Amino acid sequence: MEMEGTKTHYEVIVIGAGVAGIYQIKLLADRGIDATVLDAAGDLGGTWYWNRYPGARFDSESYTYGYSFSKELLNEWHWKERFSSQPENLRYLNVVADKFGLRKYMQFNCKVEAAHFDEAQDLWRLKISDGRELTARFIVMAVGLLSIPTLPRLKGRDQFKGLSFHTFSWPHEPVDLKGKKVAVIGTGATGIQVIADIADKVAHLTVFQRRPNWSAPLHNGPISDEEMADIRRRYEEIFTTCSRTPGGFEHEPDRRGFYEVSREERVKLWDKLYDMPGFAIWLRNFREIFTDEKANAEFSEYIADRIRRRVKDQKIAEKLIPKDHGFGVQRVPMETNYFEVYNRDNVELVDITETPITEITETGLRTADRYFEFDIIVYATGFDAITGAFDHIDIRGLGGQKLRDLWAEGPTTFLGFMVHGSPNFFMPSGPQSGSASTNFPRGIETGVNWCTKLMDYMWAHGYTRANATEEAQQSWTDHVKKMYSVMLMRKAKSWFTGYNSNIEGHEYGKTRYFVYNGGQPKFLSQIAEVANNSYKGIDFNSGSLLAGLKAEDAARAGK
Ligand code: NA7
Repeated sequence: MEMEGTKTHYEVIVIGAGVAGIYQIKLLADRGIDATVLDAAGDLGGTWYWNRYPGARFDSESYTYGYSFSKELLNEWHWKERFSSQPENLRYLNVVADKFGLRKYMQFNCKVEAAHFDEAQDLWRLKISDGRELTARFIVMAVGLLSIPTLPRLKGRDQFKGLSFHTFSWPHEPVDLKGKKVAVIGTGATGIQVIADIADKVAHLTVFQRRPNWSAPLHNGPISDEEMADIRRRYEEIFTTCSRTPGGFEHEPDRRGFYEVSREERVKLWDKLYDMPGFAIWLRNFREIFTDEKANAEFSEYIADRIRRRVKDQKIAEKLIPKDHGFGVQRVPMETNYFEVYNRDNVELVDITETPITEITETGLRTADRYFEFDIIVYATGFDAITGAFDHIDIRGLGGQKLRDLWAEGPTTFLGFMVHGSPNFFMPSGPQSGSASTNFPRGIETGVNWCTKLMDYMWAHGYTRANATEEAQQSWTDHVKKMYSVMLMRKAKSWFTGYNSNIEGHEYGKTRYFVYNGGQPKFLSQIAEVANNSYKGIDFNSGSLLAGLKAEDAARAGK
């Protein structure tokens, strides 16, 4: 028997020990497959291991975010808050891993630097940061959709002598905020959470805003024992609803036509949604909000008015109202008393479109017209989203095809799960899959189930190679692109479209077709159709045994 640590070959290597990786290894362990999980982090949890900034929590209802695969787990776990926070979410993932004995399959502090496909043997050769070389028949890329943080390209960024970090890398040890002068740069979903949480804990907070985001109240609250018991009784129904709705939530769009009802009816709905928890305001709205400029503008004005009512200084209120995009075309951050923060004496909003940051210094930062001193600078500046984690690994498929080059202008995939030319390479929550546009764990479970069933199919048939065909990939990518054409979101300066001002080549205007806009039900039916038709669109080989002959040809030849 090989000793732990000296073992070099696995049937499956899962890269990433977050929500997807944990579920993937559970399914492989259940099947008795020789598999391991590798993660660059010091422990499991992915997103919830890293993002430890104050205020980090779900915008998904907790009980729609948790895993659905185990009745026992569903019966045991008590979500304490409607929108659970990072420490509790990390505890949950640890409880899951321990309950199912998954930790023993995981290896930490090992970053995968390269993965090259060995065509002669139909396996992947991986280089790990600790110097090891591992091989695997299959690799599952559970690398996260938002796992590569990006920092602004600012002069002097390394000069700062105080504490500074990206929200993703918020220190594990407590950060003493009391009496501190703090800067937050960025006002996306993360910035909005952290700003609202720390405003009353610091001496002074300066928010550097480039563009405001449309945001609405989260309405978090505790979940009592009785309510949790009721949720437990309804779990099956809850998950069925999630699979039926476009976004994988309990929220279903209002099916009435925007123009079919009166203005009073519309406002009545919006008043109700504004008081409802979570993404209701976005996802229980009229469908035209997503596709029709005029409808979107009317609703955006409604939200603008809500903001004006909550901010005392109307000049500041106007700065907090987006003018360059409508509500919901970018990811809507949910907030708790965010707008009220700007009514505080210790909070200042700096509009850096008017006065850009020119440099970071040893003691603070300079804008075009002022100098600011800080103890702490927090970068809430977003991620190299969706394809970033792939680009950071030197991935080479058939004929040495580099994934990074193939995706230089944007991803192209089959179902978001596979890439032509990279056989046995599975992305359960890949770009252009259903995961990227839904309540992540719902999409992740779908993706992991699908990829695992494909591996089952290959094991059952003795196939050693699965490669999506070029035609299947082209047609999926065209389908994904086509769906963008009706969405207002196609113009968004957001990670949905691959925009990131801090990465060369990701400037505005170079749309990347990252997410599947057809909704969960359509995605589920399309991937089921592929699976039910003997994985139409995928070529299988029994390569290492049959020297590259297609398995069906081999079968026909009676081998
Ligand atoms: P986002 O949504 O990409 O937001 C990043 C924010 O940082 C956004 O306000 C940006 O302004 C701002 N930003 C980025 N670069 C700069 C520079 N160089 N200077 C000033 N401001 C900058 O990331 P989040 O982490 O908030 O959210 C990501 C997802 O995590 C979120 O959707 C959830 O699903 C979880 P911009 O809008 O580009 O002008």
